[in-house]
Amino acid sequence: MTQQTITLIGGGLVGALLAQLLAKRGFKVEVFEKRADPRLAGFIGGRSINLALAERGLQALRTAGLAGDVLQRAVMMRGRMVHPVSGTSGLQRYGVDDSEVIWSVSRGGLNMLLLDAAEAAGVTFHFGQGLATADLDARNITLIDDNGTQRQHDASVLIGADGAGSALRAAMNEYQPLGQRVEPLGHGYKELEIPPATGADHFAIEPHALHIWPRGGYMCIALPNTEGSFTVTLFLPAHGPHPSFDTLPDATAASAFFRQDFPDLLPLIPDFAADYDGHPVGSLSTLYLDRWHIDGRALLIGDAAHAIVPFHGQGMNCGFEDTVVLADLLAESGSDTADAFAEFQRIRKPNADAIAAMALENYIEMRDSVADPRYLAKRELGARLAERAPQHFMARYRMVTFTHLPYAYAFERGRAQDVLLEQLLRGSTNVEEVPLDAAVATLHATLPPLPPLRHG
Ligand code: FAD
Ligand code: 8RB
Repeated sequence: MTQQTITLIGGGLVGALLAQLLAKRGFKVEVFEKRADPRLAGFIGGRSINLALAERGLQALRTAGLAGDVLQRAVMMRGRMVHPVSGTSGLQRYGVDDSEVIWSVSRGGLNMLLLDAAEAAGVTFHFGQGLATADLDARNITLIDDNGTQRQHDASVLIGADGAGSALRAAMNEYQPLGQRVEPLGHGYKELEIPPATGADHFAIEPHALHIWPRGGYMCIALPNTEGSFTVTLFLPAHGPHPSFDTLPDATAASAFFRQDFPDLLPLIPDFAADYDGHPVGSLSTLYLDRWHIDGRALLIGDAAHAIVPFHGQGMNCGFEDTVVLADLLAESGSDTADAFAEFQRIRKPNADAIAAMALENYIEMRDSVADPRYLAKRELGARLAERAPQHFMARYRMVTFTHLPYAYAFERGRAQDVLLEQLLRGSTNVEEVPLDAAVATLHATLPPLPPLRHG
């Protein structure tokens, strides 16, 4: 039997993990990555950017045998620490106990660990080789390096893990339209940094939380890094009336705004001016495609197939979940990649659509409703129902973050549960007014039990 070769475009988070899984399943894997090898000396340093790793991503890392290594360098986040403009901040736990937490991990560190693991599994990486074009009829690709030098390479089976701006997607779309739609959110983001504190505790604020400064139409968040710093992200409308990135073009305008709206946060960011003026405004969009593959020749995965807005912290988690599904399908399908690709799209597309919608909804929840009494009453009633009838009620956030239930199931079930909560509360913000025994009986009568959970 000849070993089947798979050519992967992109050695980012999803590409590196997929490469390792495929190599372990017996495929010959070649990866072309536009950027230089991040493990080379001289490349390390720069800003620390972190990501929230949740159960779905962790489960994929377990499959790859890497979960322990990753968690060793992660910071546990037990819940949201909400910082109102005035008044005291408080922790809203994400789950029922410390088995339901999310983890802040360094993007660079995670990427390097995944590259090491893929190489150890036999994957060949070609760094500094970006995809320029793909000839799907001739089954070859053209790569371009930093000097502009082009070279050709045979590629009978191509997988694009080259991110939201995927070059393979552009080539596929040219060959056969994929039904692409990009929906800009209209809000942008800017990264700032809280450095480590001096003294006994190396963190300036609570380390074991995802911090949120909700302000209605916009917000700041902060995730901890192992060295004691926090990466802060300001999310704000891109254009329009104050406050927007249009009305806050530089650090002078922005610091006046922060003094007003984020008075407790500003003093924690000593290099505010340099951060604000030095870091670009990032844009946020959702990418929808009707098709993710061209028969058995090319497939998109991760952000290249379904880039989403960041507010559920599930972009990487969803992409990691993708990799396990695809590796299993390809291993089962033998040489019939067309079948595996079609099946991958059939299984994953409804789930990608669901997390895209939930991520958009979570922005509203994070920036507005965390301080809204009606939202808090619903949340509290949900928590009580979940405690009394755990087989029948689970908050949508928990289904998304701490289970492997399909995203599409979590989306639908969440909607049904929400209808029930509204019915039970009838506009009240006082949970004590809801008779709990009767509520549990209504819950049992209205909603079927949840599927059995394979908890982490
Ligand atoms: P990428 O990680 O973007 O990797 C694509 C790779 O392809 C890159 O290495 C790139 O250099 C390479 N490439 C691009 N073009 C070419 C080309 N032409 N040829 C060859 N290679 C190419 N998700 C979460 O789950 N939780 C979070 O908390 C979270 N936080 C985030 C914070 C930030 C600031 C950002 C920007 C995203 C965050 N995400 C988070 C989303 C997450 O980063 C993405 O969903 C995830 O990285 C997708 O992985 P990917 O491999 O598909 O794409
Ligand atoms: N992309 C996250 C959550 C949900 C938190 C909650 C939210 C930054 C860019 Cl905005 C955001 C979450 O509901 O309490 N879990 O994980 C990560 C988030 O933002 C990441 C760090 C981010 N993603 C461009 C910036």
